[in-house]
Amino acid sequence: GIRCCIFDLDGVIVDTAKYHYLAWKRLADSLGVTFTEQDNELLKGVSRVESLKIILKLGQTSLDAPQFEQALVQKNEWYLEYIAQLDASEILPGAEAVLSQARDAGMKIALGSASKNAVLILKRLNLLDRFDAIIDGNKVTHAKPDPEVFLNAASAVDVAPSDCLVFEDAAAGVEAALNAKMKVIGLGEAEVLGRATLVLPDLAEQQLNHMIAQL
Ligand code: B16
Ligand code: MG
Repeated sequence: GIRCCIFDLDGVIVDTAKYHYLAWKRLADSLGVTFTEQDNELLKGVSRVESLKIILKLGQTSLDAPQFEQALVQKNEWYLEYIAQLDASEILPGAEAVLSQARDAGMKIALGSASKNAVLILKRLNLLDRFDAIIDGNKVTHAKPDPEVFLNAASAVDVAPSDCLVFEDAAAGVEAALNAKMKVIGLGEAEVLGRATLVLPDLAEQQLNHMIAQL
């Protein structure tokens, strides 16, 4: 049975994608690169470095190594400005209830996110103490779809991968969970997340035991 729930952050617990978009848009503008909200879909679940590479490719442009580093720093400064006011009101519908249901069922709870800002964001949302382990962008070397982030999360709470359930909103994250031999619930559109064990539009009104019964 499922003994551990592993949650992605952006798109599962909180919609930080809109703030990432504002910051990337500002950076793209400064580089003279056209960057739309639709382009931003390509960056979901993708690391900061890979995101900048995608934007430069879209603009058919490049930066030398110091400029690339500076752009990453600048984007993150702007992103941190945009999330300065983030609070618990921005927790996505159903997420907090599912966290509570997992805790009440005696399950381990872990975070598996590409974000280097995960701890800061969980603090702002007042959710940090809900997690037994946090594996984030500061701790992994291989980005999703590599299973590293989820395997590290499972090992941190000492649960076998086959007893873990991942919640993900990005296709690369669904693949990462499958590569880790875990069950995965995709939150979003079936066209994008069709390889997940189960696809739901979001966590609103969902009961953990009902979801697990459908796996
Ligand atoms: P940061 P997740 C991901 O979070 C976001 O979806 C992605 O858009 C972002 O580039 C990445 O975190 C890195 O974030 O710049 O804060 O380190 O979905 O893996 O929780
Ligand atoms: Mg995500």
